[in-house]
Amino acid sequence: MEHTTHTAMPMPHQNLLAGVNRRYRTLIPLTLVFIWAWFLWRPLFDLQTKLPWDQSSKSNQTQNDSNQTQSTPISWEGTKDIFDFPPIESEAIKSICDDVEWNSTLVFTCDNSYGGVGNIRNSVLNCVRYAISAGAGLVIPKIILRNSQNIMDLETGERTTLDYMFDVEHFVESLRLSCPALKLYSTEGDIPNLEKSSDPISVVPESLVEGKSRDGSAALQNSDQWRQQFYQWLEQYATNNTEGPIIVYVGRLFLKYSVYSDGERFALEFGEILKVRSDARELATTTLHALIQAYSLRVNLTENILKNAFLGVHLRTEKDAMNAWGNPFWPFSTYKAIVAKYMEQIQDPSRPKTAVIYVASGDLNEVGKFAGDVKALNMTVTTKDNLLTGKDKEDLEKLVWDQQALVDFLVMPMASDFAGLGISSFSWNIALRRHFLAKQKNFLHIDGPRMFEDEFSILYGGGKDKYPEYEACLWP
Ligand SMILES: *[C@@H]1O[C@H](CO)[C@@H](O)[C@H](O)[C@H]1NC(C)=O
Ligand SMILES: *[C@@H]1O[C@H](CO)[C@@H](O)[C@H](O)[C@H]1NC(C)=O
Ligand SMILES: *[C@@H]1O[C@H](CO)[C@@H](O)[C@H](O)[C@H]1NC(C)=O
Ligand SMILES: *[C@@H]1O[C@H](CO)[C@@H](O)[C@H](O)[C@H]1NC(C)=O
Ligand SMILES: *[C@@H]1O[C@H](CO)[C@@H](O)[C@H](O)[C@H]1NC(C)=O
Ligand SMILES: *[C@@H]1O[C@H](CO)[C@@H](O)[C@H](O)[C@H]1NC(C)=O
Ligand SMILES: CC(=O)N[C@H]1CO[C@H](CO)[C@@H](O)[C@@H]1O
Repeated sequence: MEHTTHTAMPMPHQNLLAGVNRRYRTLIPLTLVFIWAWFLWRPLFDLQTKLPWDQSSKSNQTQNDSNQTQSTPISWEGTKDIFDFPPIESEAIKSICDDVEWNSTLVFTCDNSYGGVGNIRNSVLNCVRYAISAGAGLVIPKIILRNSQNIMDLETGERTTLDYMFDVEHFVESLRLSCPALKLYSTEGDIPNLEKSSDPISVVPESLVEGKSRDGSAALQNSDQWRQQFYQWLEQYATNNTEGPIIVYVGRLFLKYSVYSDGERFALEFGEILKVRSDARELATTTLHALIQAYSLRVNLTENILKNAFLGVHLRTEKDAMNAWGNPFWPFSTYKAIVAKYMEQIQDPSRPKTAVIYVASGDLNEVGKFAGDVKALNMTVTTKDNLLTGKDKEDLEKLVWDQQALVDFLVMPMASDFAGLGISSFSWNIALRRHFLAKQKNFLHIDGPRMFEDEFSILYGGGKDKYPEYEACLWP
């Protein structure tokens, strides 16, 4: 599983699955629409392909300008960031926060999230959710850096600020609007009366719940119960020092909260307190624009999922994933096995037809290999790395590996069709987000090989390893 190279993979929960399915069937596709709201685009720039396997992007780019302008009637002039959206003011979050009894002496820190964007986003959101349950204040979460010299080394212990991936102002403002009683501190040093506090206490929230399952998710549906257990646990640290704040260091919380236990609307809106940082949003806008121009895609830009445009492929065969997933029990742990399924999907007449494949991958050698393999199917492959040019390309290259992935994280949900992996939180994030727009409400075949399937996405997985906690515990 991509969240760690050390922890065991989560166990199946067949019983949980039944409940989740029921909840999903009733899900109304609430609007994440404003995320997608199409505004104006930045002007067209030079397209220059750098990689030999992406040839069509230049040679055919100007081929049919007249039709292009018809198909994309919105002016490209104007905004350079279509992925921006205002801070959220969520009634669903407000109503949960209003019911909380807040405790001004308690402050949580959430500085143990690591991994890629799918992992970090989930862990940070869960930690904020637990702080709300406890009625605690919160220091703006930090992120553990991946080792830039060795992407397999996730847990360096070296921490950076939340803006490494997310828009901090948006986070603060959204919480101020939606959960005003939650006290936020920029740093631990800003906690009042810090000098009077006792030593910080560490907690792994899911460990406090009786009868927890191995991954904790099934046990953590009821946050009221967790709150009680948390305060009981806290009693052992009671001191005669009642003046200072009580600081609680919260452990990593990947897939450790059942997100629909607060209601569907809360689940849908809570994730929007995290918005990808602005430079990645701008690069994603440019990437998408370049993709549409380069392949003369005739898209209706007011649609959330672009028809007849591109197949999104998450080629999660980078070294870190192969290292973490080199599990002989897992049927899709090799490039060969994964790509065989992707090729099937490309040729499946029941899937949306596209002429170009946009690949999300942090390894261009793997992309090159894939481009060679799908050539036989007359498919062209492209990535952000060769769609972006000039200054934009330089800006992309200035970002570290996990930050570059943010661009794909934004572009991919718009794909006409999507192929990903049931073992990857990144893939699940994309598929679940798209699923709210799908007509096909049943999507799970937990035994695989199509672990998740609707008309917009397929995730391959199954066999001995099943991951129902992804759909139960990922904030969509
Ligand atoms: C460009 O378009 C022409 C006409 O549709 C086609 O024959 C040619 O193969 C295309 N070139 C590339 C590199 O895809
Ligand atoms: C261009 O658009 C016109 C009108 O929509 C259509 O009739 C024609 O077939 C299109 N040409 C191409 C090459 O797509
Ligand atoms: C906050 O929690 C601490 C620790 O459990 C407790 O001693 C204190 O009474 C609580 N304060 C309020 C206002 O509930
Ligand atoms: C708190 O104070 C009481 C009375 O002075 C003392 O007996 C007890 O040991 C103290 N407890 C702690 C945890 O310091
Ligand atoms: C584009 O999509 C929107 C929203 O689905 C729809 O209302 C509109 O009619 C579409 N426009 C065209 C030209 O197909
Ligand atoms: C690819 O395109 C060529 C030339 O148009 C065609 O002969 C061939 O059948 C196509 N192959 C597939 C798998 O579609
Ligand atoms: C180069 C090319 O394919 N041009 C075509 C653009 O579209 C018109 C009709 O819309 C065709 O006549 C051209 O051949």
